Amino acid sequence: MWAELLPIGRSSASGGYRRFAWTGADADCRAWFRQQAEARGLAHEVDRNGNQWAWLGDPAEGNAVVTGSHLDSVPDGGAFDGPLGIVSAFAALDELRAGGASFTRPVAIVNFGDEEGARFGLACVGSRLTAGQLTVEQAHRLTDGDGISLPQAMEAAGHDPDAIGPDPDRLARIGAFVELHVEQGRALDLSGDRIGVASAIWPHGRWRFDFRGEANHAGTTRLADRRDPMLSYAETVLAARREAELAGAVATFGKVAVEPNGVNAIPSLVRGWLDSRAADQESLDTVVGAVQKAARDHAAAHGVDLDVERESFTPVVEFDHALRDELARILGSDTDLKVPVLGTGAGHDAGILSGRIPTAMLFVRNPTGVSHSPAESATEDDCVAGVTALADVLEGLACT
Ligand code: HGY
Ligand code: MN
Ligand code: MN
Repeated sequence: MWAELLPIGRSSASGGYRRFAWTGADADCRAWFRQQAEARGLAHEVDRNGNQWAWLGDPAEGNAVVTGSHLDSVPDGGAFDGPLGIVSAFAALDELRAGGASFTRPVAIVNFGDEEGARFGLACVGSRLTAGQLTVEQAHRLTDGDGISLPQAMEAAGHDPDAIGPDPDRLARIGAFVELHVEQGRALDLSGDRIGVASAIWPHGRWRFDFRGEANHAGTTRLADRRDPMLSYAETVLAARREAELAGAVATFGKVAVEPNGVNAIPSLVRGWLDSRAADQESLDTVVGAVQKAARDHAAAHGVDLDVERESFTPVVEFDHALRDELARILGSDTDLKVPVLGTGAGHDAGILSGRIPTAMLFVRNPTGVSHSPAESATEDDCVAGVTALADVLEGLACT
């Protein structure tokens, strides 16, 4: 499975992945998923929101056990964030079927569309639409950096954008969703465990800061006459770091757009996106409030106009306790596995769906903790341990 997936959407320059929603690389990932499903005799289905499903058993029976993750990536992402959950799901199902498992509940593997939000700016679009956390109108207003709207991109990829929207009937047929994911930190490496179970996801969001000044000549405009938005932007980036440190949170300006983007022109616009996350809502509010205040103050000092817009927000997620405990119990019965229970600052489709159905997550050790980078890694032994753990979980939940 990896050998077929690895070349898809890989940049030869960086070695990272560029698998953005509704692009050619995304279509190739989707074709791979479909082929994996069909090769196993699983019923393949694309839902109204563009999520892909591979079913064993009849979904209409209800109380299904679903596993899976996503195949899209951030710009120059790693190989494991997302795909590990899907490859492991197919492998775990293969293990169970090869061992003659007898399933008492329908089982599905899912590939959620546009989890990273790399193209249209909003993460988890497929699961948000399904759960009713994103309205059709909001989704139709999303555009990418080239001005292509989400409906246009969907249509170009052969998907009907007018069919999208909440899918409560689908959710009603699911009894549990378990997402396996590479860990995006070093907790398991430090504790010496291969596998962990998720406890909670930090509240997190994305804010767009538009600093508008005045374009002018870089060589002839006196410093005193400038309204340079780059200065207030730079000071805001430093403020974000300071405020995050004070609150024990994280804050990142990882994307910036400059107009007119000329070496010898003072910018007219600097648009930066803040990603901030904290263990609790109060800390997050404190950080984002303080960064906005710093941005306002610095903009005023430089004669620059400022607009801030919250583009997305996901409140704290506490995973279903009963399902989490069930996972820990199933995995604890294997004497080789201890299962630490970990919180995470990363967002996931399992978090989005947690308000509607019982969800849980398994993490696989990442020896460096690096993620959202081509350097993301996991050892083969740990990945195999992940498959074994997921197979045990599926067996415990869905087999006699
Ligand atoms: O950005 C995130 O937390 C996630 O990996 N989508
Ligand atoms: Mn990610
Ligand atoms: Mn992910």
